[in-house]
Amino acid sequence: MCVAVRDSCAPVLLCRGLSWPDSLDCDRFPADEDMCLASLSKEYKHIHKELPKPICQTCPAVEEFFTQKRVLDVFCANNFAMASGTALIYDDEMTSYKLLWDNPECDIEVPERLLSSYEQLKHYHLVERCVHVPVREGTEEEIMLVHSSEYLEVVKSTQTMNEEELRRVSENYDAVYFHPNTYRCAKLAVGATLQLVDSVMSGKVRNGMALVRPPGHHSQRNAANGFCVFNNVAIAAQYAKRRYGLQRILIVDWDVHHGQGIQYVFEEDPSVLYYSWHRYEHQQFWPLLRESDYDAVGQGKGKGFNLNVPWNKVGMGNSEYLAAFFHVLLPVAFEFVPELILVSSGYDSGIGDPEGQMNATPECFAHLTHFLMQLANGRLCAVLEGGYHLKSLSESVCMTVKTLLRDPLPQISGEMAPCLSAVESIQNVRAAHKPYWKCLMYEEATPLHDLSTKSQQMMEAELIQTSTHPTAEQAAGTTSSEEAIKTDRFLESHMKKILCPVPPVKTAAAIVSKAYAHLLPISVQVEMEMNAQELKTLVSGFDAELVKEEKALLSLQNVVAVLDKILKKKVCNGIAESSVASVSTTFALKHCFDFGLQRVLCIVVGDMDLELNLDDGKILLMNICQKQQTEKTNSKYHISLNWKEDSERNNFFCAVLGFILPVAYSYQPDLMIIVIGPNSSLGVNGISLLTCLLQGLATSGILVVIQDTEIKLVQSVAKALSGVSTPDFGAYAPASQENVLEIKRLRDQLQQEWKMLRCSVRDWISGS
Ligand code: Q6P
Ligand code: ZN
Repeated sequence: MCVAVRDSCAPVLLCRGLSWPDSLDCDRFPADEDMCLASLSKEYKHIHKELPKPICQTCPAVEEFFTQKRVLDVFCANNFAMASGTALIYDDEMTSYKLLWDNPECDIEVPERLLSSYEQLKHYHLVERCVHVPVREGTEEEIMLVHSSEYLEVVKSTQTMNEEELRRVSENYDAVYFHPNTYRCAKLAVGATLQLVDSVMSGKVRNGMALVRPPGHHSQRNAANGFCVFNNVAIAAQYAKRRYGLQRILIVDWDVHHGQGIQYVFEEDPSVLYYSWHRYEHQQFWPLLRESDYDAVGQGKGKGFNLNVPWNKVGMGNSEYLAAFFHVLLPVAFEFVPELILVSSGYDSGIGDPEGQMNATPECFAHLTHFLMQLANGRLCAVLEGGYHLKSLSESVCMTVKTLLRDPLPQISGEMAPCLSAVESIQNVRAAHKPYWKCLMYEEATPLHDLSTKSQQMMEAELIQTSTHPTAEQAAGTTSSEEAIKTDRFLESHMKKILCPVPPVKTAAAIVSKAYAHLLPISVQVEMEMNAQELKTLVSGFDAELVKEEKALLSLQNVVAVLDKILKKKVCNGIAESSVASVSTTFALKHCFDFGLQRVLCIVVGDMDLELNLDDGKILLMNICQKQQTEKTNSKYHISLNWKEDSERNNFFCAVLGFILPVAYSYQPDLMIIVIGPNSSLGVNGISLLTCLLQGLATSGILVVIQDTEIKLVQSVAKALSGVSTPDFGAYAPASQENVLEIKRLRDQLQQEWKMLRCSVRDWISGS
């Protein structure tokens, strides 16, 4: 098969001006091997997640050259012709309906939500960087993938109603208003969402966002609910299953309300994994449902495929949202292996929102988006749901789109320490889902019934019912419009602080064997020799002895050339090959501090001794190695993680998500250096995973130093850094008990210092 594929694909590639990458050569199967992907054994089944419509599909050469088009599709998407680009779908016709009467429950859902988001996208010049995709109406058949025909008729009938009649229909539902244009806009919202799905699934773009009104996640088979008329995202998931034969779709609902409508549609469906976090407050918050709690895990065959993270307090923010991603959503999602991600992208979970009362700042959504982009081969469709503070909403929309376009992420602000109530919720979801997911298999914690927020919550609820208890904002002496203005002002200066210029080049590479240069992604800038005198001057300040050694000097040259470009923001990140990685790394670190950096995260994979001063916290050194060290010397800034790799699959997910990322986010480095030394305990898959997931930090500033040239590794790291395609992380493997125990041990030792590690109340209490 391999040879057949090459023979068929190479001409197609050639007609696109690309040569067949030698790295893909493999002669395990001769040309006449009659084997198709459908018959592959289970461990190769993950390849099926890549069922794309690559660009080469539109190439006329395909039909002539090729019989196994399906195989070509898979190879194209995985290896060389990955879709690029970001779709943006918006039409101002969706601003053509509004609330016509007085109703304080609904008056926050205004047309300006779309207008101001789109204006802000224009302001940041993001609109012109996206692929514009037109909207269309969803058809009745499409709407009926989720809704009943009776309900469809009701909505249709509102087109010709007068205000009095509209009011009356609206009253049949909870928190809903109709306008004569509602039906038309609701059909456009469905159609816009499906246009986005088609653009992504056909390979026209890699990802995208649809700005729509009305939103969808509360609406149900027979009912409008919470400003929602048709369930855009649920319809999109059903549509993608039918039209593209998808078997696993992940829906991430980061709106602050529970999308109970989506939960109901997929409750018994194991092919759609629904994740929602929401303001819950022990069922005191709208929509006031028992089934929004963490123990609603799905039903029948769908058990384990519904993940609810209920927030029992307001004020959750960046660190709580990240903790929920690290300890709940991401481990499960990587195990699930989705083929497509739909985001119910509500921004009422952001700072300043009058409904949510949460604290997440706009860049938090960049980080959430970035993590999701590492799944499903990057196929992500974000669809607007809620968001009622116009400035917070529009800045957050912009951060999402900017991240989809693969700009470097701003550093995330705030202290990285999830609050007790959030950790309780996280512990509870993990415990509830332990039976269904291997990644939670060794979880010891059980659900907590005595939650820290409960008694206080109940008292408050009683007070509100029985008296004229002042609301929080009245008590604080501010009105909601004053609050909103405060957030406006905060965001005005906050965005100026966090937005940084984008370097003109994403990735630089300095490699020993220049012959390999053509095997790297085209966009990677290959560094040639640095001026010898310049280099000598740089190096002599470090160690005069070194300058005399030709080999060391050459090796340093690669590292310095790339590092210097990163520090001067000429490139985001880079790779350097170095035959003396430990000397180079020590030198690189010194160069960083001379340059004025405060914190450098240095991850050493393999055996390597670095002589560093680790007392002042300017370096956090993490060593991932195979050898069992007899005496462990873990301290805040010097951590060693013993890791045994699974020989065939990738078992590193749990270490990256459960340990490395939480520590790295707690530390908040200005730069990261990943050193791949001898006896690397990780294979290409593990290293790619690490490189991809860490890119949210240090505004993507990563230097990867590789000691032993292995072209596959260099290529894979180059892919990961440049983002030209999502590297394959290999098939998911759960970590062994031994590995899990290692992580537990480290977590116990370090969660006092690195608070993002906390995922159970026992951690929280022992660490506080
Ligand atoms: C919130 C209704 C009722 C209480 C008002 C994407 C949008 C949404 C809708 C929230 C409806 N509030 N004091 O749907 O989830 O944001
Ligand atoms: Zn909402």
